[in-house]
Amino acid sequence: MAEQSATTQDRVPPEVRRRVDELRRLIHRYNYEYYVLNAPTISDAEYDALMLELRRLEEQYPELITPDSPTQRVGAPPAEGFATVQHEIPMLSLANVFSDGEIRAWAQRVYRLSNRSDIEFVTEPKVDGLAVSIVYENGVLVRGATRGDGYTGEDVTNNIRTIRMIPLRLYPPPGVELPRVLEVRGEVYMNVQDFEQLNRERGEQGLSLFANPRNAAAGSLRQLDPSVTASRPLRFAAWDIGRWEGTEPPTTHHAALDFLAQLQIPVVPDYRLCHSINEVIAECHRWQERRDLLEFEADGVVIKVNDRALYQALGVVGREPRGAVAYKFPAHEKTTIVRDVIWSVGRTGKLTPVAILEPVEIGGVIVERATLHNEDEIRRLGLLLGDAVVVQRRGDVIPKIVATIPQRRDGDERPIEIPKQCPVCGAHTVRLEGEVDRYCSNPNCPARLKASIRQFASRNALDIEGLGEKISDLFVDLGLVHSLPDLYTIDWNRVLQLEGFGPKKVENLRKAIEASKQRPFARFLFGLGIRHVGERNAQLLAERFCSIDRLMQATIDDLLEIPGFGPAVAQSVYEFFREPKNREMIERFRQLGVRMAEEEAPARVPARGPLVGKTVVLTGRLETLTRSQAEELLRRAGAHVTESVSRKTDYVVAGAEPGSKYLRAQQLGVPILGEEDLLRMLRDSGIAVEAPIRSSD
Ligand code: JCF
Repeated sequence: MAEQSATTQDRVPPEVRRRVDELRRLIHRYNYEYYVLNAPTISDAEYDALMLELRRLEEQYPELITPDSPTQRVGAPPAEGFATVQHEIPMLSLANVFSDGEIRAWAQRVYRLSNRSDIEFVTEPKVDGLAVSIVYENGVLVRGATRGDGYTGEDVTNNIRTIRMIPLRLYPPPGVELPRVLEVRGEVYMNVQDFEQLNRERGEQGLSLFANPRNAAAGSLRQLDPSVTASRPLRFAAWDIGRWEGTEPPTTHHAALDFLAQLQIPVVPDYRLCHSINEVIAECHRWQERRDLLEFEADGVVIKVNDRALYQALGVVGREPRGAVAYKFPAHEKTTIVRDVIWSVGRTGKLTPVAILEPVEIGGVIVERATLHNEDEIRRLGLLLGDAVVVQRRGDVIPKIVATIPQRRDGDERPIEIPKQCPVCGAHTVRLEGEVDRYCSNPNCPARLKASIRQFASRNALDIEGLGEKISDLFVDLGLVHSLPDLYTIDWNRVLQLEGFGPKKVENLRKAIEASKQRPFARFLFGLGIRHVGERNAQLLAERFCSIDRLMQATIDDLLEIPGFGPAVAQSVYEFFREPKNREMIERFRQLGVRMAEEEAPARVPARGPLVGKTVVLTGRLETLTRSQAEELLRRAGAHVTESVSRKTDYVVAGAEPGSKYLRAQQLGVPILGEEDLLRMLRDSGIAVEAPIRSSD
């Protein structure tokens, strides 16, 4: 204990001193559970009560206030500017590699330079945020700084202190010795959901939007007023140690990360020790597949040599250590130019602005168009024709424009006009009060029918091969088709007279359309284009009601019984089948022999069994099942399969070499099942799992 002056000793009763210490430890623990583990064990009200008690005691005995008290996170006044900070050990950046071949080439160099072949590596997701350094002296946070150019950064201590995940004081568990100086390096970032929420709020307030979570995190951390930073949902993930004084530092990178985790400092998730470069590459692929499931943006995988002495010895090229490399995922975003904006008219008559772009390659696909959603979005982006923009394309999602870059304007940009007339039929357009969308006022606008046919004939709906956009649009324009059922009564003799329609092509098309009558019920439902009924909901409807007749009789309450169906979906389905025009259409489909029922009873989720309603997380490699097989069987047994472990998780199924989910399950006391347990529970749910087929026996 530090010596206290005589007056302090007199004034503060020892039990108050003890209680203050206890409150700070408790608050530290609940912070950790809430912000890092995402699994609070007390209510907000109980937490607030502890904070209030601490505040009261500190008001009564101000001499007890120390900068590391949880009451002192926010409160520093706005700064004039940031002081500069020298990084004693430079904060290096990472060289990038983009393929398996480049990973191997990098490893080859490491093998050659070290004259060793038994090298261990550590992989971790590369969090897309901004790098910072946080220094603890005797367990107390004394400085936070940005990376800057790697040698000199900015002192953002008062902003770093507002990030609740970052402990202001370290409480080492028994048996763990704190170094006198500990520098933690890591990434300040924002979760995608939090970023989207922040942008929504900013949009509502008429403020400019952040282009991506990374910019939002950087903008939030570099605020002169710490109370602004405190209001932003910033997070932190440590990925390295820097300065370390007073004790022996860990000898491996993996141990360093373990050490930080023991101190309850948030560390990059799922860092993993790999014993071979093949394992490293497998990890990179695994992360790339999971990338869109993560709560944060990851732009790659960091690969490091585990042995810190070897890492050091390998040295630095320019500003990049030889002992580490970043395997970069294909970019989600690129910049390009908006050449034009056209307005497409959908099934509902809704006008959607679509940006025509200077073609740009994103993730292996050439992107030439991006949705702009609606006119408010154009306004929010401040978009002009000719602007440079940031385009984002992730997975199979339609590309979108996430930001304009006004700095690149040259004065030739022109405003985008909002159409007063429908670009397809010329009828006037309307935008109802309180709605963001504009509609064509003509219920018979041919654009609507064309869009409906596109949906109906599309791959995942009735999959009519050969009936592409060009041909279906032509059929509508020629009056061959006035409604969806008309597809089945096309006058093929007329088609044969059209240019470019030879007998063979016409016969194939006719057959393809005829064959579409027999598609599964769920695909038919998806093809109808009912609002809110995507593939998944169509599947759920087909499973629940089995036939169009039963579905058409369903009440809103019946629909709401389907797990995952909210009022908007239920209402939409219900109303679709109340509309006389739609009922007429269904009758015509029936007369034409279109299948509108499940052929056999669908695989039903059992009402009983050990897995019904359970939330299950899978980790590690299973012997008998692939990951997706296991997920499918669990779902059939009535379980929900989720990605991350929380207090709501009922079971974690751990296969070989489980990841950090295993640790988290242990921390939270979630029951952990082995593969045998899983197979037994599946059998008890009436799901037989056959013995694996092995090619060797
Ligand atoms: O997650 C990151 N963004 C990240 C950046 C992780 C690391 O392990 C890093 C890094 C930048 C430099 N390591 C270095 C040396």
